[in-house]
Amino acid sequence: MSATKQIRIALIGYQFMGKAHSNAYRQLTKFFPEIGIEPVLQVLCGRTEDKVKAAAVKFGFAEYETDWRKVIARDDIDLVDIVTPGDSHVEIAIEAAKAGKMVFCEKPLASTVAKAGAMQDAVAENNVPNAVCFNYRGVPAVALAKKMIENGDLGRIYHWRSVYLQDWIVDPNFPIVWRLQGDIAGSGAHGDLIAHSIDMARYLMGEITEVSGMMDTFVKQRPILAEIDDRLGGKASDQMGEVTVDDSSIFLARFESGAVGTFEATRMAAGRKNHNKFEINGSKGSIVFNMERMNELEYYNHEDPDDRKGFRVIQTTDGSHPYTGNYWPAGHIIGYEHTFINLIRDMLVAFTEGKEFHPNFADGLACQKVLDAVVTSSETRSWQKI
Ligand code: SOE
Repeated sequence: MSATKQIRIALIGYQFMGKAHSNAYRQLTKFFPEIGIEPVLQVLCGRTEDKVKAAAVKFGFAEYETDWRKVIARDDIDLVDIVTPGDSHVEIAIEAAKAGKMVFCEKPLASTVAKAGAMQDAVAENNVPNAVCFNYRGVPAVALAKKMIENGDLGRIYHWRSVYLQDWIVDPNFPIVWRLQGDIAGSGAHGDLIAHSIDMARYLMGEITEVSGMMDTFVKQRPILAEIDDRLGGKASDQMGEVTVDDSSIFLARFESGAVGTFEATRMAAGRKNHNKFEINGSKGSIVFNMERMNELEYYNHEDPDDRKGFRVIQTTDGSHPYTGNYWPAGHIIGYEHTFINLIRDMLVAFTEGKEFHPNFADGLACQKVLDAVVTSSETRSWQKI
């Protein structure tokens, strides 16, 4: 057996995604020992010293730091993982690429095509391995969907239909956390949620060529945030401020393949928690995935005998499905955190073998082109080509 390869991680940011990524690094060797890769939690970085110090202990990092530039300058760091709010991705990623580090960045890659393009140029010019955390590619049912489409099981594909619905800001008194600030997040449900659906659609259906969109903000003023927590929310202050992002984003799309699609995202759909759902219809059948039931893939085979036709529910847990053999016996389901472990597994294997990984910064840029086109379309009430 070959020796274990250590990859020394610097994680920049320690809120919700910091928790998800550091957990994935810690679990990787336990569930995927055969890949021979051990992520080493070297340094956790954040601006507020007492908080980053406490998070470093909680997440299992050897050290903490408050200045990301010092982290990037270190020789004992192989991979820089960026889980900060969106506005800082561009600067940190470009500097990390210039320093020759592997770069892993949360989605959306940036807030504009220009910034995402600069990030893609930096990783290309410096020839560094790079990836974007579209974690839902790490769901076994999604990997099965990909396999079935490539196998021709759905035949010619006609339709993509996705909704990504949450309800965590439906209360008008929910405070203005950074995900509701345009200058930091870039956009609202648009970049936060529909970006995932765009990546999923590109992964499963191919490129989008044209869009027509509609974006709206229903609650224009909310309380200013007093203190953030690591579960998307925080305490509200008694002062009000402007919401500068969309609450709802909807668009129609044409794909290069000739298929058509609809996309819808909101964080104001009461009762929907993480309802990241898509349906694909082809000449030979359909598939349906919903993250709220992530261990299942619904499949309708149009070629079944007439008296047996109907959607079947495939439990993607029996060990023959991607990733699942490394977890539990059939039916002993996995969850949200495993999507990060699986994606990071694939990423580190590709990086170590010197192979191109997807989703990478080029995928993040392609997603951003669709996001920006939908914004322009919504503002100008016109179809936009990508
Ligand atoms: C909040 O809407 C959020 O945590 C997103 O930021 C993530 O990208 C998504 O995967 C789950 O919901």
